[in-house]
Amino acid sequence: MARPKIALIGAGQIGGTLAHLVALKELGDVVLFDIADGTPQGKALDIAEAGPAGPFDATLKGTTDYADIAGADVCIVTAGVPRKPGMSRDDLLGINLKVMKSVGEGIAANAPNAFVICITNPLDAMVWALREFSGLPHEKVCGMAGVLDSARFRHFLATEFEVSMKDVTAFVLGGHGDTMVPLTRYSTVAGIPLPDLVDMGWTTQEKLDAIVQRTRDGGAEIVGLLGNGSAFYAPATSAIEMAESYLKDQKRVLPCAAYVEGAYGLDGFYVGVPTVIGKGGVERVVNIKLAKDEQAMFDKSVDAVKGLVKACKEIDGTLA
Ligand code: A3D
Repeated sequence: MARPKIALIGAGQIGGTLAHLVALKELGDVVLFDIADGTPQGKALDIAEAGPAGPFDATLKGTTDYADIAGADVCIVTAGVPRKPGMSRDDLLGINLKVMKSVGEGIAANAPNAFVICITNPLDAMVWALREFSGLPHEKVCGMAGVLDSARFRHFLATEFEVSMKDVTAFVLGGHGDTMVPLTRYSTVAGIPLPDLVDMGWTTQEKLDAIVQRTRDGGAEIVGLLGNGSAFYAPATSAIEMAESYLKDQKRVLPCAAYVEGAYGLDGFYVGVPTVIGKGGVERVVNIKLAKDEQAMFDKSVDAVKGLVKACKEIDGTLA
């Protein structure tokens, strides 16, 4: 049986890390695409040369030609520009919207049956625009943010509680921005919800509030430390978890930026919600019940995303 074909659109920091992870995990063969000639070819060759020592079996090809992604099973999109210190994700909108247009058209023409995972920021607006430009079915286009935001939350919680990260579950919903909604009630250590752990004296409400805030600021913390780019190891690992669930029909329950129609009071909108990812793509949106304050936070986050989508429509008249 042929190995799955995984196209990585954007061969920068995240794209290169994705290629390495796909190869190490033997998820399939990789096509690394970028407009910066030399970069995708160089990274693909470097990773291919790691194969014997890995060891792994995978072919890797670097290219600047969309024809090479033909028939891809999965496309992961990181093309565009990342943040620099002092920039918000939203500052990237104008530049990255143009990039989504060319990427959407490239995917539609060459890999229309792919499951597409967008990572380019500002995430929720870019995944919406990418879907519009590509015309692919909504369930085959989603965005990676919730897995990363939840992973950061889980990491901070596991460190605070001195337990394995594997036993900490967490859900972060809403848009991938300052208004994201870490849900403490639905986050647990081995099934024990965080509010109960506060009652049990494992931590204090103040410490938990600080962890929630650090999760919201998680991207900016890395941008500040790096000084010349944004996070890439954890974002790449998170997208691979989603791609693997699709390729192996694992039906993992993962938070991602999905098209929500009906649930959460939304009528056709991309935002971070819990989903089931399997061979059909985003097979289900899990409609959890939110408390009043959680719903208010979620609505605020949705409003922020709506503002960005409106800005996209103003910039590109074809999206209106
Ligand atoms: P970077 O290392 O700059 O890589 C981006 C690559 O895109 C570069 O190699 C560019 O040459 C390439 N590129 C630019 N325009 C095009 C085009 N039209 N077609 C194909 N390739 C193009 O950035 P990065 O990998 O660090 O980050 C990529 C994106 O992910 C940025 O927008 C980040 O803001 C975003 N990001 C999102 C998250 C989320 O959690 C959603 C986390 C971290 C980064």
